[in-house]
Amino acid sequence: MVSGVRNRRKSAELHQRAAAVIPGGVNSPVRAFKAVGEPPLFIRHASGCRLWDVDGNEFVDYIGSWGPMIVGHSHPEVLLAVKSAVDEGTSYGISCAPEVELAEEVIRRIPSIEMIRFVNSGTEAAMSAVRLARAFTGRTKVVKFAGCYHGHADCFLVAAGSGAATLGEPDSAGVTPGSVRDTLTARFNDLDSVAQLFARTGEDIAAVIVEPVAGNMGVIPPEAGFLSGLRELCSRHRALLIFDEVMTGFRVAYGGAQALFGVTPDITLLGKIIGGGLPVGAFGGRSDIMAMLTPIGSVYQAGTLSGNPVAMTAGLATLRLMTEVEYQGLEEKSQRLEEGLTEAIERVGVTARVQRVGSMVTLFFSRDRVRNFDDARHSDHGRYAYFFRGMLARGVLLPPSGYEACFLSTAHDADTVRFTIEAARVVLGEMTER
Ligand code: KE4
Repeated sequence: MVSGVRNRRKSAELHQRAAAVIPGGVNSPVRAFKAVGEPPLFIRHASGCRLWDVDGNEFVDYIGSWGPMIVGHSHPEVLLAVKSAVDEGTSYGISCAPEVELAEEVIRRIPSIEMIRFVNSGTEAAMSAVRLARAFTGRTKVVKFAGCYHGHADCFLVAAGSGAATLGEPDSAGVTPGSVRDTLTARFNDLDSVAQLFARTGEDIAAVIVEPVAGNMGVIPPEAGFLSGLRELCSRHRALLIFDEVMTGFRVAYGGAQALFGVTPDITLLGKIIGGGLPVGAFGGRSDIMAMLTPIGSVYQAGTLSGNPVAMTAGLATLRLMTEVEYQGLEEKSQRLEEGLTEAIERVGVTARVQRVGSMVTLFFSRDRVRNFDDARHSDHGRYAYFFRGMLARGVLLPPSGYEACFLSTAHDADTVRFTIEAARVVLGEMTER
């Protein structure tokens, strides 16, 4: 059964070795656990909704590899598909059937995507989509939202969320003024901040890029009219609307956030779930836009491992498991978790709130609703760190940052949700005395 943290000697030894050869000992900053004051974990095994670290500690996992593991870790049907794909070789550098099959499956589920191009990360998808939007419109400016994260391409590291916010350095060293000169920043859930940018530079705005549900400043739902208002502004000014669904795609609904909220973007970014845990990203949209990509168009974009047969197979196996019935079950379990955490907060009287869309959940230590990046930054991240440590000690692994989302999977059963709520009740109860 879930043990919590007994000892961490082997993780400590591995981190010491890692720090000698990898900057910070990690290949992605948030894994350093800096924001929560804990030494990082090194995982040995994952199955279902659980992780085991190299010291044998077992955890209920709410990181889910930051979103991809919607059917849980080591799902037998995904592993079987991947193993049979590996038997055919791991990469050809020449086209293969799995990339066509995954493209057809994605297009079947998301009607706004008429054509799609696979890449190897969400970052690649975002940078490629912006290049495409600039070529299609002949314009240069791109509007993003403070706290939204679209990967680490230079032009996006302006008031970025996720790890950039976690490290308290929303902008990054090495990003030149020139590379962000064409990036305009608006406020999430504030249509007027976007309208003002259009009023000032409308005829030079190529695209507005947005996470339709913010997941990189904690989970912040779009308020009524926000997404449809962006759609209307972009259409009126002939700019493209890019939905970054790297996280929300096939996460918050069978057809992603655009299906859930009924707003159609011109370009959609995908990643995470469509790779089933292997490196994948994608961007897709209207055929007239996508046709500008080489080799048929003039917008260059390429990738050695793009459309990799094993990654495509993992993504296809994952999507095929996510039926409407599965999404309904995930919604019910996620709602139960939200209700249980909210009831625990109210019972112990701690200042906190839960925000959720589908199976993306964040517990903010904030009295008021968190509507944008400013609100997220004013949430008490010190108390989040305490909560993280308390839950970890009780065998529940949350994202090591208050700017991230917890992810449930189809492998999180009712007992696991109950166990999580019970642990939270104890930890929150300790916090009222602090
Ligand atoms: P990658 O380049 O990390 O595959 O994707 C970048 C990206 C783009 N768009 C959205 C909405 C994203 O959430 C991400 C990446 N998400 C973070 C977690 N919040 C990845 C975790 C990490 O950086 O280690």
